[in-house]
Amino acid sequence: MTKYYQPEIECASREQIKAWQDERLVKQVKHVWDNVPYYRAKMEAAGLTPEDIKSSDDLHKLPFVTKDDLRECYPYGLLAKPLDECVKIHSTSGTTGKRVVAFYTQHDVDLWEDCCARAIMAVGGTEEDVVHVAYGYGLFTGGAGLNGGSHKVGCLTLPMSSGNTDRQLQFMTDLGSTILCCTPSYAAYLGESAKEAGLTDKLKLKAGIFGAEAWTEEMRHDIEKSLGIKAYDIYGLTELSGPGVSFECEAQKGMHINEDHFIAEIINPDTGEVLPEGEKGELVFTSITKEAFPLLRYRTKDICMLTREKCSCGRTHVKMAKPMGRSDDMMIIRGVNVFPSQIESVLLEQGFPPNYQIIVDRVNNTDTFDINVEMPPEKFTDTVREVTAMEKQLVAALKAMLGIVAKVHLMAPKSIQRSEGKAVRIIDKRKLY
Ligand code: DLL
Repeated sequence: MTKYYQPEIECASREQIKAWQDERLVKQVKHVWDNVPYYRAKMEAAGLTPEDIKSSDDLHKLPFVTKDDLRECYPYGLLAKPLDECVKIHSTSGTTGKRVVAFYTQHDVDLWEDCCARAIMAVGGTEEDVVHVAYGYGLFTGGAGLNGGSHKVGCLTLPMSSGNTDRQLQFMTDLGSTILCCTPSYAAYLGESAKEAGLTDKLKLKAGIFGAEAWTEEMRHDIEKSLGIKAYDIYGLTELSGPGVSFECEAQKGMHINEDHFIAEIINPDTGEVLPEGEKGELVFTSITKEAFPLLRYRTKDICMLTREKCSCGRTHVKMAKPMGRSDDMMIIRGVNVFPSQIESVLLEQGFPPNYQIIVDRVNNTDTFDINVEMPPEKFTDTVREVTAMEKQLVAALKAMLGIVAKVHLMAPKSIQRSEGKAVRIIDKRKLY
C-alpha cells in the first residue's frame, strides 16, 4: 500500500507547490473573514480585506496570531465552522494561563492523519509493521495523531499510551513492535529499561518516530544505539493539528513540512521581519486547509531555520532544522542566552546520559546556575576525588559551549526522575518570585 506516500504531492515542483499555496491561502483568508469575527476585526485593524491577499506573496501583510489571541478567544472564539460540524478537540498541556483548545471537523482529522501516515511511510513503514504508540492519548495530540496515521498505512497499531514501562516492554517483545512512537526522552528511558531487563536482544524495533520536545543529534545517536534502530524526528503542535506538520525522511537531515497544508515562515522574533532561507528565527505557520480551527501566521515561539536544499529522498517540500528549543525555554543567565539543548549536547558528547535538571535562581542580584547530572552506571563512583575530576571536566566543556560557568553536581544513576511524556528540564526559581 503506497497511498500515503504521494510523490505527485511530496515531490512536486516548486511552481506547483506555490500554485497550491496561492489558491488555498486566498480561500482560507476568505473563510476566516466570513466566519470568525475576531479575525475579521484583526484584519480590519490592519487595513486589510480578503481582496488584499491575492497569493502567498501577500502573506506578510496579514497580522500575526499569538497564543495570547488563542487564550483571549477561549474556548469558541476562533471556531470557523458550526459546532455541529466539529467531531473532536485536543488541547495543549499549557503550564500557564488557560489551555488552548483546538477543534477538528472530520475533514481536518482526515488530513491530519494523512500527514502522520506520510511520516510513517517516510521511515519505511508499511502494512507489515507493528506500530507501538507510546505517546499519551487523550487531550494530547501525540497518541491520536500517530494512531490515526498508523491505521491509514495499514500497520498493526498498538495504542499503548505513555507510562507503565514494564508493560510497554512486554508488549514490545511479545508482539514484535517494529516502529516505536514516543517522546525522545521516553525512548531513551525505554532503551535504558530494556537493557536493565536484559531484553535488548529480543526487540524487533527498526525505527522510531520521536518528537514533541527538542532533542539533539547526540541524543539521536544514543537512542539509536540503545534500541538498535534508526531514530527519526517529527514535529507539530496542537494549534495546527498535532504531530505531522513536518517529519524526517530516510536522510535524517531536517523535517519536510507538509507544504500542501501549511505555509512556513521564519521571522525575527523581536521585529516580526520575515527572514531569508537559512537564517535562524521564530517559526510561523499558516494552515491553509484546516476548516474548524484555521490559523493565519501563528507564532510558534520555536527557534529554527528552513532550507530548500535538494533532499536525497526526492521530496521537494521545504525542510525545517531540528528546533533548538522554544524562545520561552531560552534562559537568560547572567546576560547569556542558554538553551537546554546546548547542555544536553555537551553532556552526551562527554559520555553522560541525557538525564539532567537545570536549576536557576537569583541570589544577591546574581544568577546562580546549577546542573544536576546523573553519572552513567559505568562511570559511577563515590570517591570524592574522582567525582570532582568529572565535575571539573563537565564545567569546562559547558563553559566552552555557553561562555558561562555552571555548578555541576554529579548524582547517582537513576536519581533524576524519568519522564513518560515531555521531559521537564528547567527549574527557574527566578520566575517564582
Ligand atoms: O507536541 C505535538 C506532537 C506530538 C509533536 C507528538 C510530535 C510528536 P504540543 O503539545 O502542542 O504538540 O506542543 C507543541 O512542542 O511548539 C515545540 O515547542 C515542541 N515540539 C513538538 N515537536 C518537536 C520536535 C505536540 N520534533 C510544541 N522538536 C512545539 C522540538 C518540538 N520541539
